[in-house]
Amino acid sequence: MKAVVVNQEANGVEVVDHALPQVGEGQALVKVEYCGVCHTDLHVANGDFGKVPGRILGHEGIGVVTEIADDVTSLKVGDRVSIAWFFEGCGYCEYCTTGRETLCRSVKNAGYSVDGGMSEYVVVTADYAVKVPEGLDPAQASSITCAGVTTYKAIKEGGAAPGQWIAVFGVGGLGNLAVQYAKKVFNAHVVAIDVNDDKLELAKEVGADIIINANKVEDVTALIQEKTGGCHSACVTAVSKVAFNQAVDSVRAGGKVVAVGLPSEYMELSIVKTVLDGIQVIGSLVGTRKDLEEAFQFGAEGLVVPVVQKRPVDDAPAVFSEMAAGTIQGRMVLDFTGETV
Ligand code: 8ID
Ligand code: ZN
Repeated sequence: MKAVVVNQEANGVEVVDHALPQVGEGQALVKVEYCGVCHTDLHVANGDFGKVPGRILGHEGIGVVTEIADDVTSLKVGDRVSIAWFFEGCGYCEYCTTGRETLCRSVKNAGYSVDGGMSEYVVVTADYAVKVPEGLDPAQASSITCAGVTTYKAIKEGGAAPGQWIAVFGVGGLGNLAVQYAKKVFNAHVVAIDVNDDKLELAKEVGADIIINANKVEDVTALIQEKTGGCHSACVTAVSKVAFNQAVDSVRAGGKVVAVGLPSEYMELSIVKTVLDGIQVIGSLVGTRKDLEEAFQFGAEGLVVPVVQKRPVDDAPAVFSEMAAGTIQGRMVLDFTGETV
């Protein structure tokens, strides 16, 4: 079967012919339809989290179950399901039993510690694959499987409430959906900040109230403070520490900065400001199975509409280069149905 893997030098990707996976206890075989390309896949391919040569990438996978192990009761053949970064937790630790399963210390992550969704077939742990609701387009669902659920969860972690101001730093694949969840699901006002005008225009089209090009404004945070009175929370998806530092200065007293992007850098944090203004800085990692179910449902209801473009699987190396260059609008989705040529 065709698969997109981390190359042997662990500094890029290649499309290879790979052996079919075998279904084991508790597992299901999924025929993949679509898999989105997330910036995290680029981090994994580049070895930013450690080198994993030969690993099948992908954690925005959507496909249909073609086979289940004898002991599986949670899925049946024909179900459409997700292949997500949160691939499996232990199920019994402190985190798994208190609604924080993505923090499980024995977690398995698709496309990183186990083979992911960028292949024609993938095995999933049946109890951890989330069903895609009726009425949700599978290519759009792929984008919600990571970009959607991650930003939906991050906005929740920021304590969003109707009428509040939310700053979204970085409006690429994740940020475009952050704008939509913030505006359409949480009924907040949104200020979108990026360094690329095209991405900002798209953010405006999907609901941003204010757009700011950080490269064209002298003092980004002063402008945000002036226009909003300080945001109640910020969701930072930009792959740059500059944006994280700006986010801290963009929130009002008592505000929350939710860190989502994964640049391999350190952010600067004024201790005095953090204490005197009661600022909270929180890390947020993807979402639980329940978060994904909710994020999917808002997609199925048409409140959130992922901006996706289908690409043939052989385009994978080109898509990774485009992501590194920052030229992608919305999300590129690899088409494993063979319909996109
Ligand atoms: O669970 C998580 N925390 C999670 C889940 C999924 C992805 C975290 N991530 C991480 C990815 O690994 C990556 O580091 O979130 C980050 C964003 O992923 P993405 O949205 O898939 O990447 P993208 O489509 O390339 O978008 C990045 C955006 O940031 C902007 C770019 O212009 C682009 O629109 N940006 C950059 I780079 N520097 C900026 C800056 N200084 C900036 N925007 C504002 N200010
Ligand atoms: Zn991702």
